Amino acid sequence: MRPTSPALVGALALTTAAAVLPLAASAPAAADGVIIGGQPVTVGDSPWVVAVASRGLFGDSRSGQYCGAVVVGRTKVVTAAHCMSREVLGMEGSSVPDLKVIAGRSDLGGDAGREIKVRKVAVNPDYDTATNAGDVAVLTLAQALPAGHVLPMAGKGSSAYEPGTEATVYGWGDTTGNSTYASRLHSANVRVLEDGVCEEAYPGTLDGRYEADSMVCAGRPGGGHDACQGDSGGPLVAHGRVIGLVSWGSGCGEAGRPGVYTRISSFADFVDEA
Ligand code: 4AZ
Repeated sequence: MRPTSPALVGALALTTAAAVLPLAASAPAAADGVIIGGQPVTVGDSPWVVAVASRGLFGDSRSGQYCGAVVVGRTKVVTAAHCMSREVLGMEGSSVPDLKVIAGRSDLGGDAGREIKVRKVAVNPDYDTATNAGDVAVLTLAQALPAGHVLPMAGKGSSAYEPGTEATVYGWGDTTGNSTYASRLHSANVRVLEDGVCEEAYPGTLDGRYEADSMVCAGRPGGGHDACQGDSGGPLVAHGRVIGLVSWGSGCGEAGRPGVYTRISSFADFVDEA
């Protein structure tokens, strides 16, 4: 739930030191790699993964990236609603003057690919900040991407949602759980988990409440492979389709604390009409 907002970096460092480090001693599965437990990949192999960026708010060094997103139409990109929030940006996403989507840039330190202006922001009106349900927003691009960048969304009832399905999550976010943001795109292999695993882990706390009809639970039984801060809005992919968007979870890569993703199939109408 916490992208790389400048306002939050100091607070994050504090909560990380206070809360994550003592846990690390008893939960060594966390923090063993990238994204968490992933590997570098290129957007050449996954051109539908894009970065959401504002150089004005987040600085130039990582091209202004602060969230991930996925291309579902030539001018249509889907990300998390919380990536467009006042809490993260200090203003509504629609008010950010230099909000861009970056396509074709694996390494945010370089200038490969294109930075495309966001023409319109549509935040799911039913997004619930108490539970995190409905964490989805649609960005309309000012210029079209090639058709080869588009990844279809999984439909309701798709077998890709069956527990045990191998899935891959992508992002430029924290690789350690310690606010170490990646310059290169990473991916991690996770599995779709039974809803009961997340219902038990997240019955309703300050972090949120797991709701199976609008969320997907994914990770590994022992933890170690997960999305983290800065990966928000990026895709969870299975069977060649996007099945989820990085949304929230407690910590990163901890055993018994799976990642929670927006169940994209539940929002097909909103995405199609945005
Ligand atoms: C976040 O703060 C965040 N481990 C994203 C994903 C997860 C936790 C936090 C899942 O953006």
